[in-house]
Amino acid sequence: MNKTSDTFPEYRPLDEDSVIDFVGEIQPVREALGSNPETWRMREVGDGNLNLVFIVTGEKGAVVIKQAVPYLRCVGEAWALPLERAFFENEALSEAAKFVPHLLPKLYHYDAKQAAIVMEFLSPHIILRKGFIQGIRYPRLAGDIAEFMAQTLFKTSDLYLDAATKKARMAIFCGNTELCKITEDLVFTDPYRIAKLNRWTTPQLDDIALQYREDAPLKIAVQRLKLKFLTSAEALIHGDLHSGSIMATPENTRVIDPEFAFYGPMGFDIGAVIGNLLLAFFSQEGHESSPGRRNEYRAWLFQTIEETWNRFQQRFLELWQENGTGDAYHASLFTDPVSLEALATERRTYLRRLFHDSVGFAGVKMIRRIFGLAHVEDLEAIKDPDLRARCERKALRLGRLLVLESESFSNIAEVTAAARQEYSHHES
Ligand code: SR1
Ligand code: MG
Repeated sequence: MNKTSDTFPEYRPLDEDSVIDFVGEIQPVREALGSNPETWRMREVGDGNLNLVFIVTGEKGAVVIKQAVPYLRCVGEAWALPLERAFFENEALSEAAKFVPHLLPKLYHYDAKQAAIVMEFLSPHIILRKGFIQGIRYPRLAGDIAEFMAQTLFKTSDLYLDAATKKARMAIFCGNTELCKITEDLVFTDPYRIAKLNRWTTPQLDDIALQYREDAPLKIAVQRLKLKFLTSAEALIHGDLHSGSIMATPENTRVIDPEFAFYGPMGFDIGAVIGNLLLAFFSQEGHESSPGRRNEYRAWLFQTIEETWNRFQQRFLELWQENGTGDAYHASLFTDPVSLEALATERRTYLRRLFHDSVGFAGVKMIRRIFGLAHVEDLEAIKDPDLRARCERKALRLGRLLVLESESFSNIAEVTAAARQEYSHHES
């Protein structure tokens, strides 16, 4: 990768002095905030792993400015990271906005030179993960995320697009190699080997961390999933669709942060959603005021997992039946009743395979958040390390089962049943 100064000669990290001048030049922002920049106020709120995030507030409203920095923020300048990720995020948001604009923040401006995106300030939305910690229910979540995934995954796939269009889009996202490499290492490799940036609740989980590093069947199954991640360009995936990439109120859901987007396996997005809901489930023990107080919330999380997959499956099939315009399973081949019946059967086979992929990816997503570099607040917020480790061990055990036995699950209720069984499991 070229040095930042070569490829982005005008790039300057924004700060409290420059950010208002920066957005003050953007006409749609002036309309959103009110055209008197002297009255605008800013604050830096970035608490993610990668970027600077500012909120600028004016008399009429507020906007968010997300700017890439040329390194990984949660590690430091030693880990260089390309500013081009803002380009990929903007491309992915713009693509998804063609299909599900109501499930995304509104985009005001993309500045290629400053690697910055200016978008709608979502309020009173909060990061979904934080809502799960507080025990908030989101009745719309399953339907909205199912719709988001069905639309974005189906309509960027060969089931919907002609091959030339899809290849042209793929060519663009092939450049997002560094962010894909983060996933390849942090999700699929580092948790299963000694790696400098790995960490886990120690000494409580030392035994299981060692077991997983020496677990040949598990490592093979994870590498099979990694190969799928590397080679299976099924659709434009979000690439990081965990509960920190969703902002929600009980009435409204928005997906943010697709900077890891590329053409990859659909199950990686679906697995991210399921895996993170399962992490939320296993962490509840650390957030309830007395044992059992969050039982109804646990039931809601299970219902949400089941509804998310079931509604996704239903919507994906509907979209395929109504818009099967792609080069794969070309419509010209399926006009007579026998062929149409065969195609209907094949669609169900496709969804069964996708379900198994999603279950496996859910498992790896769970394990990486406990042994790898980047953990999740659901578990990190549990201050008592013994209690946290108990929750984590159960999540790890289920994660392993999902990876190794993904094909033995015939429906999503069997996945939640396995989670329930793991939750009730007491170490002897
Ligand atoms: C090194 S970046 C760590 C993680 O943060 C992002 O949200 C991705 O999940 C990435 O793996
Ligand atoms: Mg993110």
